[in-house]
Amino acid sequence: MIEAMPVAHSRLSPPQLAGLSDAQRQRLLGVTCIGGPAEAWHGELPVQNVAAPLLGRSAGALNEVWYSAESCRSGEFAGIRFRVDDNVLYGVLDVEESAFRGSPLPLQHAAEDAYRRIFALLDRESYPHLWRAWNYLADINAERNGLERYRQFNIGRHDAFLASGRLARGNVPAACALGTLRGPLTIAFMAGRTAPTPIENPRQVSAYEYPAIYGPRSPTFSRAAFAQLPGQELLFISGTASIVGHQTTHVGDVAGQARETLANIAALLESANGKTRSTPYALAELSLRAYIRRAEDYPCAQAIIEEQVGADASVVYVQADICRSDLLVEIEAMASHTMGNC
Ligand code: 3EB
Repeated sequence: MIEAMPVAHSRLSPPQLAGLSDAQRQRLLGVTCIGGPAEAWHGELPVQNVAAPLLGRSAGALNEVWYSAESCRSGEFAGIRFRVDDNVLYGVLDVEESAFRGSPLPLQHAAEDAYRRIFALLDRESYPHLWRAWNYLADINAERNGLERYRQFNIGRHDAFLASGRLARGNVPAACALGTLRGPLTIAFMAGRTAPTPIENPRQVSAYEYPAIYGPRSPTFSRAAFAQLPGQELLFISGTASIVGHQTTHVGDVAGQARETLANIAALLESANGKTRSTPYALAELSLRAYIRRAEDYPCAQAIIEEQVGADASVVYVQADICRSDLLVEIEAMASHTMGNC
């Protein structure tokens, strides 16, 4: 973990995480645990538990950690655990829907409450720009009180952006929203002092402009975003699926969906390379997370992804529900480049 960049991301097994030195732990911004819960020693670290199985590994859990070149400060505000350095704030918030039991649409209100609290924290700590959010909720495709839970989530998120004085279109954060097996609504997020640069996909309608057939409020995310830190540019590619225009393509065909998804990521890279302040980004350098709805589709999806990104690329496969019931695959990605003259 010797890194010159202001922030870095890495994937650690539970023993690797447990084996970090005190000096290394001081530099951790936060952890996402996939395939198994976090261990006790995390103390005041923001920890997101994603209740979703890993695919293609013999066993065990994976820890995705963000760390800083500096020691970080911890805080807690409105139920959000966070860590900050001079450039970024990383936080995790879990909201139990049972707290909103009296409402007809508890998840909608949980999502609105969560995002209002996140924005209050960002304003208070003066890291006003939300760069990236990772959203997970149980039963994402289930209908409750006449509305799919993902659509309820979208209403609450959208309303919180507006209620917090923020735009719900245009320069909105990169994001993903996936369905887990159980657990609360859990949101991990990274924010900074500089506005992100949004990137859209010419092959797709912007998500914040989806027509109303996908729900009463459109999803509030950009297809990808750059974030600038001193000497560093981060590229966040949002959850990307087999959608062309605004329509799902290759319904029922996991191979077709995997290929279309990768074509969308390639198109996003091309858009990003037109805007980068660093050198061009390539598919093979991305750190990817691939969500597969049905475990039995893993071998097929994995073969297609590996063929496109190369056998050496870093890909983690997770079994999770995708936010449209006809989507079988979703892939998100990240990369980091140095940037001169800051
Ligand atoms: C899509 O393109 C697929 O609601 O935050 C991808 C990334 C998707 C983020 C979100 C949803 C979200 O519409 C779904």
